[in-house]
Amino acid sequence: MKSRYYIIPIVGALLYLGCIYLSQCFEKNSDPEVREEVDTEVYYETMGDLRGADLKAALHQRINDHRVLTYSELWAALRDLDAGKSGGVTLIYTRTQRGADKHGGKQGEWNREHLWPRAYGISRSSIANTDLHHIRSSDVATNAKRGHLYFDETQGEDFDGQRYSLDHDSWEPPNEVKGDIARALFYMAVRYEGGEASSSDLELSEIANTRNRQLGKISTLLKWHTQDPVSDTERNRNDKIDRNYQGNRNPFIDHPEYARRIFAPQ
Ligand SMILES: [Ca+2]
Ligand SMILES: [Ca+2]
Repeated sequence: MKSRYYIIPIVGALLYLGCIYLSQCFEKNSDPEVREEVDTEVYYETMGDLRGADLKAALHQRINDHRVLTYSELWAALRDLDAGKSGGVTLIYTRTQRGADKHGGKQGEWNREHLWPRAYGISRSSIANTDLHHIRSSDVATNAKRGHLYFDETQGEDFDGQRYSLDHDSWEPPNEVKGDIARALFYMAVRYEGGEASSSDLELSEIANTRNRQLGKISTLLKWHTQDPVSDTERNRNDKIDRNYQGNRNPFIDHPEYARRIFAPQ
């Protein structure tokens, strides 16, 4: 009977040591951190009531100079950021799941979609070419179908059983990601102002124009931004990009009100 009194503290001590060991294992397995979690109040405190070009310039200063990934690093990052159910990734336009290992360039695989198409001012050596804020996992065939169509409402109401639709010059994504896409493009227009060696100035416009690096359509994107407000999934993705990969944030996810202050007619 007496020996039990000795056993209890010994078992307790072993359990305690076991917990410490396990917590260290989990820590080792988690994503490497680029930086600590930021206090977003501090991150945006200099913005105050700024509007228009002043707000755009202040935000640019805040979000530029991010850690740039290599093109091949995107695969692992997307597996993490776009992780779906049972080990797959969620594809941006079809909203279906695909096995995380099935990435590549063949039919039935998934690849890296540039929401801001390369044709609108992003060369392969540009730092915008690997910016995770606008790179999404996509079905290979659907990515090719989108090509570099700009974003707008298409002529038909009926998506013909698909989650997206297109017409001769534009592409309409599924309702649940319309806002996500708008906010990614707002970020791109502010992040890239042409002042760095490896990037061009990217802008949004009512009339899309590849030569001027102006993607559209701004009034539709503002409408989608309101129709499909920021979700927790989007907030988590933004936090992860900031903390684990790039060390910069999409301000339009943290402060949706900035979009109209910059992009709506003043
Ligand atoms: Ca959404
Ligand atoms: Ca710009």
